[in-house]
Amino acid sequence: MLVAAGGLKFGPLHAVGYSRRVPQPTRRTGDAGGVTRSARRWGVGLLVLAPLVLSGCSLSTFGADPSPTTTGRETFHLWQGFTIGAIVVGAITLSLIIYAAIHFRAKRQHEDSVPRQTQYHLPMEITYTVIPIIIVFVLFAFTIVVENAVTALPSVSKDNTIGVQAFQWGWRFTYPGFTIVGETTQDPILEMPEDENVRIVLTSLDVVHGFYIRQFNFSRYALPGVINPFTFNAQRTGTFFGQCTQLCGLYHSLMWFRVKVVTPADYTAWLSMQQARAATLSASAAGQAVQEQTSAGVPIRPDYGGGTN
Ligand SMILES: [Cu+2]
Repeated sequence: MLVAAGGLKFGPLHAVGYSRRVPQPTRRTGDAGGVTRSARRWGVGLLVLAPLVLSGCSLSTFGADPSPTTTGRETFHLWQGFTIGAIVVGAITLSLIIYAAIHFRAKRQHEDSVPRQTQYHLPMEITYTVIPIIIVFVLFAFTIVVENAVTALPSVSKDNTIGVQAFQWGWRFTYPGFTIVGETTQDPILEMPEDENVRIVLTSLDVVHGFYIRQFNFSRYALPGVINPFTFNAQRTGTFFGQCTQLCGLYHSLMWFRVKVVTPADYTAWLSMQQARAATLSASAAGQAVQEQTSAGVPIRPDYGGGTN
């Protein structure tokens, strides 16, 4: 076998593998028939299984969330496509491994013989180089399209622009005219209208935090000194869970928040109510403090006794 591999040395690549083979006409004929029959069996098996697998997959979320937001849904479909692609590639690869392991296993009557050695099979090498490259390019192209959609910044109204500031250990949501602050004793609520573009302008007031909403299939760093803007367009009302995903200190695990998607009418009413309330409270410094502490309808911040990390 090593002698055959010694073709490394130099002859025409495609000829080497065959040049050292001992002619075995009878056996080869038998093998060729076996290959054809087996290949046909595998082919039929794959053809039968593929539609079943694919139809099953098209219904599956593969553990991701279909997402209420338009971009989250695109990410979700990307995830589905990638997973189905991985299953198909995995199934083909596994089938070939199993086929080779069974069909070319050592047979008792030829225990000492070396199987036919095939090397430098140029067409095959080109095939298994080109196919993965095509796969990578296809995945890359779909990823670029979805990423562009996720990072797009369409124009939004002033009322739909919300500042989000992460800090140790909570979230501050800044709306036109008022602010909502939540900390570790409660989950602040990020309210937004349904079926409208909403701009989130994300940053951090201290260390690196992570702004993550699982059901939106969305995550972004909240970085001190950096502003990360992005857009959501939620297609249904509801309340969704969010949390910090960067270990940012002692109470990182309590940095939760909620996203509440309401109808545009409800959002406008809520916004007006909060703005009126803020205007009243901001008449005094004490009122400002009360506003910040209670605007999320939650208890006042406990004293953690200092410490920054
Ligand atoms: Cu954090």
